Parts: sequence; structure tokens; C-alpha cells
Amino acid sequence: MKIFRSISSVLVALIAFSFASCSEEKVVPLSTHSIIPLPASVLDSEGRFALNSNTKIVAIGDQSQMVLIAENFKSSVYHLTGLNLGSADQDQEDAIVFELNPSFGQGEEAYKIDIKKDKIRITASKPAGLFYAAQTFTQLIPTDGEELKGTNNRFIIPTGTIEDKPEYAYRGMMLDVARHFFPVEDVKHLIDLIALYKINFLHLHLSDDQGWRIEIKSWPLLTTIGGSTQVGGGEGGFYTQEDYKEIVKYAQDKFITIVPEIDMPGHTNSALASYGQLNPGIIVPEKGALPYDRTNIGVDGMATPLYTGTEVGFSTLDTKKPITYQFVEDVIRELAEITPGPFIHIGGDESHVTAMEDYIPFIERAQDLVTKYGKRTMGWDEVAHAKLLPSSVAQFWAVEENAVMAIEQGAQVLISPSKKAYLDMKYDTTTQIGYTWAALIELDDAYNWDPTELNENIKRENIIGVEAPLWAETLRSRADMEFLTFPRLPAIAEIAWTSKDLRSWDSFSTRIKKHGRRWDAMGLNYYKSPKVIWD
Ligand code: TNX
Repeated sequence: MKIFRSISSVLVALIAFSFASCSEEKVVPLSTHSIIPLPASVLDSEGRFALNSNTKIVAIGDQSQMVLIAENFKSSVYHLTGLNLGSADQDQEDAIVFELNPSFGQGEEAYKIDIKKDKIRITASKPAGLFYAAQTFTQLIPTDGEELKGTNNRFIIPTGTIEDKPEYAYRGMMLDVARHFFPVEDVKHLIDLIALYKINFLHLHLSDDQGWRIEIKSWPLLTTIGGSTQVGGGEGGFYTQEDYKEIVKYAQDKFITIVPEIDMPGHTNSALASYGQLNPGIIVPEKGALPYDRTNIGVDGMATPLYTGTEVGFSTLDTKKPITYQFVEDVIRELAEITPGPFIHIGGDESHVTAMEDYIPFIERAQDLVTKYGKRTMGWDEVAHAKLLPSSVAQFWAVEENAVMAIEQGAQVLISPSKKAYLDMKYDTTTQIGYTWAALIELDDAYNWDPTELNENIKRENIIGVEAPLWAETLRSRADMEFLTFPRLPAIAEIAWTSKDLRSWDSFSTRIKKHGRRWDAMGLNYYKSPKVIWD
């Protein structure tokens, strides 16, 4: 009897289900949609909006700013649905209205999406907010983008209201283009991907021992010699200043600010190989510490050999010679001229062969030069040994005490703990690429932490935001870059965007599945973490 009852209830449920799916499309309520990063507030209401070929886009507000938002949005909708949405000037029914309203308040990046049966209204006080709203909205469209649907299709969006704003102002990713060079097209591709998750800073690690990747007109050998190779001895490459400007502009259109890094005074072999004048030639810390024949490194003023290995910490600029500061100033000046964003990153990590008494004044002079050219200094946490300006930012990656020292000097910290946020760490022991020196970082490890819980002296108000660095010693292709970045980057993006009390692994691990389906449709080479039950 019991069995019969349960069989019949299953049958009833099946019939009800098939009836529902024939007569009307199944709609996932707004609050259970798979939005990443999770918005601050989502309220359901009874009803549905049908996105279809008659839906019009209406843009209210300064048109010079609105065009970009509307065009970006239309192109995302087209790629997901095949619908070619038209525009209308008037606020009207069956429209998605984007409204730039300075009195909306709530901060520069906040937005509201109000979905009613006959109209969707998206409001923000700044274009960035509208852009983020568009990213959220495209995640609501019930398709994986698997094929271009015919224009007769309707896409049902549940009604309700989303109100949202980020926890942190800086939500970043770093790409190391020095160890392996990535051409402009790969960087643009990465920008497209991270913009979907409301990342707003892309830090480019433009120089290291193995390669110098940005044209500096006053020191041309940096790229012709210093940029000529990479880890493993491949061809290398570099961005001309025009290439760099193109990346900056492309990123800007997706509300992403480029943070250029020139790593100094260590991690500079590519510069020393290009210009021997920068080589102190006295640095032989201990026998065997240099990863190559030290014929030249030991000779003051001689260019070093190019380096294609993966050791760190063996090189340094000559911190005592005036020519070094001419070099640093030229590089910072040229970089500042082509960088509209507020930050220049001076590196400062792992300068193991620079004596502390030389390191400190070097960092302070570099910081002064960044300030002279109108920018704020960023540096890896070691820079806190120097006297930091309150406008400077120390990027915590390894030593908590350094981060605390920076805070005590009035500077803010950017949180990139290598044990949690390093995208070049392997997922598990079977991962083919990446490193293990900091940790193995599975998807739940990348998700289950909070910047305010690392150290009691690193408090919410000291933190500018979160950044996930992708070092590239072991990466050889765009596919490798994708594999280590996804799905961990969305996890870090949620830590940076969504307030701590709203986040949970259970919820995230359910929502990420839907993204996996879209990534499949895009042909993205992501890691199918066993921590998630993928669709
Ligand atoms: C440490 S993180 C480095 C990089 C390496 C990375 C590899 C940091 C500031 N320095 O030079 O690429 O480890 O994981």
C-alpha cells in the first residue's frame, strides 16, 4: 500500500511536471538564480518578463556614456540568445530601460534591477553600476548560449528586484606576462571573461628575470634584448606602447583598470641583460645561488646572460648608482603617461640579494617617483620595510607582519594570500600545470576564507580589496590560463564583491554549475572540480 502510494504520487508529480513544462516555461525564481557574485539583495515577485525580438533597449542619461553600456549589453544578449535587440528613445512597455540617475546614490558601483511583467528598469548613479547590472542580468537569461536560437524565441525572466553593491572597491586579478608572454588577444580574452564576474582591476606583471614586456622608448634594449625570450627558452615578446594602450582601452570599456607592474629592485635580470650599467656586479650571495654561469653577473657594469629558468631572488638593480634612478624615472614616467589608472606597481618582492639598507632607500625613491608622475604606489608586502606613503598600497601575499607594518604606516593593503588566492597553485596533486609551494587550492579552499579573518590586525577598513594572481612559469597557452583561472576566479570575485555574511560554500557550489554550462558552450578549458556536482 505504502509502495503504491508513493508510486502514484511520483506519477502525479510527473504528469504535473510535464503539463507545466508544456503549457508554460518553467521559471526559476529570481532569488534562486545562479548569480555570481551573489547580489546584496534579491526579492522575488509574482510574474515573468518575456525577453524576445520585440524587446527594446532604452538608455536614459548622458548618451555619450550610455552607448557603451547599451552596445555591450546588446552584444552579450545576442551571443546568448541570438536576439538582435533594437533601441527605442522613449520609456515604453516591453523595454529594458537603463537609467543613469545621479541621485540614485548608493556608491559608484551600485545598481538596482527592477523586473516587472511589462518592463525592466535598471538604475545606477554611474556607468559602472549599469555595467555590473548588465552582467547580473545576462546571468538571468535562461540559456547556456549553446547555439544561436531563432529570433522567435522568448526567454523568460522572473520578476522581482535586485539591489546590489560591492563589498570591496578593488576586485582584481593579476596576469604574469613576463615568465610566459601572452599576446594582446589573449589578454583581451581574459578581460572578457573576468568582466563577467565584476572584476575591476587587471594587474599586469610586465617585467621579471625572464622577460621585459613593455616598450620603454628611452631604453629600447629592454624589449629588443630583455623581451626576446621567456621561461623554457621560447621566443618571448612584448607590448609596444600602442599595444598597451589598446589593452588599457579595451579594459576600460569593460570597467577594468589596468595596473602595470615593473618589478624592482629584484626580479630584474631581463633589465640587467639589456643594460649592463644597471648591474651592481657584486652580488654573489652564496656559492651556487645564481642560476646560471656567473661570468657576467659578478662583473660590475656588464650585461648578464638572458635567463629562461624559474628560480627567483638572484638579481638586483644597482641601488647605489645614479644611472639606476634615471632608469627607474624614465620607466615610471613613460608608463604613467600611458596608464590612466591610479596605480603603478613597483614589485619589491623577493629581493634576496639586495641588502636591506639598500632596499629601503630604493623603494622610497621609487615611491617618490611614482608620486611625482601623479600615481599611487603599489608593491608586494615586503615594501612595508620602507617608509610608505598613506596613499600607497601593500599587496599581502606572504608575510602577515609586513601587511601589518604597512597598516601601521597608514597605508592600505590588497589581499592576495598565496595559500588561498594564488591561481598558479595546483588544484590537487594530479593537476598537470601550476605549483604547490604555497598550497594545493581546490575550489572550496579558494572560496572558504575572508580577508578580515587572516590576522586580527588586518581589519576591514585597512583592506582596499582582493586580488588573485596568476603566475605564469608553468603556463604555455591560453587554455592553460583558462584552466587555472576557472572556476577559482569566480570564487575570489565573490569574496571581493559579496559581503561575508551572505556567502556560503553550499550556495556557491550550487550556483557555479550553471556557469559551467555556459563555459562548456563557450569552449572554455575550465577545471571540473570534484567538489561540485556539475550538470
Ligand atoms: C612567488 S608571489 C613570486 C613570483 C613567482 C610565484 C610563483 C611573489 C610576489 N613572487 O615571483 O612567480 O611565487 O608562484
